[in-house]
Formats: sequence, structure tokens, C-alpha cells
Amino acid sequence: MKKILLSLVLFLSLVHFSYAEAEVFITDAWVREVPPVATVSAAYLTIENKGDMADKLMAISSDAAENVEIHMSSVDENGLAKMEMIKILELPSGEKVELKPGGMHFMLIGLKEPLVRKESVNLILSFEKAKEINIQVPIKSMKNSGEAYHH
Ligand SMILES: [Cu+2]
Repeated sequence: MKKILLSLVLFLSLVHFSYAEAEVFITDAWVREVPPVATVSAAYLTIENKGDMADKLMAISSDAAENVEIHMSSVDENGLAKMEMIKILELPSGEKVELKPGGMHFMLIGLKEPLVRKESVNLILSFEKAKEINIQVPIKSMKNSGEAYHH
């Protein structure tokens, strides 16, 4: 009886684990098209944690870039644009985090080939609890998004 109970507990915890895996949702992802000479670009998306537990985005990688960092853009008191690196992105339960131009973004550093001739790039997001989410992200031109290309 004890054995049955133990395996039931194990089974339930496994079910709970896989349930928790699907609790982080990624939507509206896109990567900024950049001129062929550019070695960096930025990716934007919305991350929603619909789970009961807080989660954390620990790391991001892509086949298209040497390095992917989480950055926050802001303008300082002198009107100068600056970017700050965020090591770990906290995702409280029930919260939605939007990455968009002028704010938080994923910085693709050291592009391995120009983004202009490609349609999409992959991103692998590593979460503390939701583990890895691998997405294919379309490349979009800023010209079509109604926003100025130059900053
Ligand atoms: Cu940046």
C-alpha cells in the first residue's frame, strides 16, 4: 500500500511538472531587420506567465547570433539614449512582460549572417521552471511598423 501511495505521489508530481511547463506563453515575437553591415539587432515579444508560480527567464540563445542579452532602453536626464543589461528577467505569476522598441528588448549581438535575406531566426528561451521554449521569430522591417528606423 505504501508503495502504491509513493508511486502515486511521484506520478502526481510528474504531472504537475509537465503542467507547469506550459504556463509561460510567448506572443507577438519579431526581430528587427537591420542593414547587411549591422552586427547587432533586437528582438521583441510578449511573455506571459499564466502559472501559479513565479518564474524567471535565465538565458536566451539563437543560432543567428553569438550572444543574446536582455536590455532595457531608457533616456537619461541629458536626453541621451542608453541601454542597461538585465541578467535575469523576473516573471511573477499572472504577469505579462512586453518587450518593445524603446523599452525592454533582447539584443542579438554578433550576427552570424545578415538578417536581410532571411525570413526568421530561432530563439531559445531558458526559464527556471518552464525550462526551454524554442520559437521561430519573423524578421520585420521597422519601416512597416509605423516607427522611425533611425533613433
Ligand atoms: Cu540593446
